[in-house]
Amino acid sequence: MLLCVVAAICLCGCGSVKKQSGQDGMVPAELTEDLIVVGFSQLGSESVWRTAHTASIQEQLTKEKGFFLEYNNARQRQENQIKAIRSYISQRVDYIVFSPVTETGWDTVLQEAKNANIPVIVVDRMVDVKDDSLYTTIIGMDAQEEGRKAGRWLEEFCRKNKGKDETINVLVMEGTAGSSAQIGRSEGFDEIAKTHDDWRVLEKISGEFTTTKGKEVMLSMLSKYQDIDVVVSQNDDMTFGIIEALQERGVSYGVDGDVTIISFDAVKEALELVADGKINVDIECNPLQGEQVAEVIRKLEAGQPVEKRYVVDGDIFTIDNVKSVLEQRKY
Ligand code: GZL
Ligand code: ZN
Repeated sequence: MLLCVVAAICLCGCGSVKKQSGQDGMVPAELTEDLIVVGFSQLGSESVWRTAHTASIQEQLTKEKGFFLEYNNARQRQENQIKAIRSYISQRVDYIVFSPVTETGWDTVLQEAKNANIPVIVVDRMVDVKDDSLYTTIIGMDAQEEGRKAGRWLEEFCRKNKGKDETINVLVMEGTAGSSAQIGRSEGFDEIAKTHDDWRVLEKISGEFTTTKGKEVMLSMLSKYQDIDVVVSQNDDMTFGIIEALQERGVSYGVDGDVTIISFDAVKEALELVADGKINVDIECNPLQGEQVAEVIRKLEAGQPVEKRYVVDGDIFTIDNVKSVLEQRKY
């Protein structure tokens, strides 16, 4: 009897236990044979940028490339991400990849993943956890630096276009409250803005990274403030809504307009507006992170060390340099 029990435990060595079919909803073995099983919890599908980010990971983690990818769209709700991560844990996937909708609230579920020996790869946005051994690596942009880039561009713009004693009124439209993209871009811009007492930040208000909310909020801001000189919009989708609102109210914008527009993401649709002089500057945030994710997983599979942080860099586009990238822009 004892021998049988010992044999059974050996047969279920840690490597093969993940591939067993059947019980508690685990991935059927015949589906995954020797593929690397990855559970991907994506925060939502709120923007053009997000769609490109999802596609980039799905294009890299394919069966042909040795992966079995499970995907869940959390529709901007943290509880949906936690549910998805828990289901990946119970399925004993090999890796969990997730883009956290907000920075906080992940300690418990990431501890559960750690207890199950499942490495967690954070993509795009950051998590704020007490113990950073709860995730293996973070792949994404430096949001603070993106915010500083916007501030530095505005400094240059003011040097060329603003009278010395003129005060500029700045409206900051923020992305999803509590997301590292919103926190970082606001912090970075504020770092520069607070060194200019002739920049008046009228308000920081959330457009939730969507076109609909961006338009709704901009219409109310145009009713509230008579003189908005600059809008800093933390993603292109909100910028599309802002432009609709400005057009509706007959307010000019862009290179020759009354309202200067600073945007983030630099998706193709927005870069076309930069080329037309409708958006003054677009701070790029690169969503094509799939290759980096696949490379990190392969390294982990081979028992090689990986960095704790992979910073994805981006450019800054104005009418002067946008034409060179427009043609081959993938997203
Ligand atoms: C930025 C990313 C943001 C994009 C938005 O890293 O998290 O989320 O700027 C997206 O378009 O919604
Ligand atoms: Zn003014």
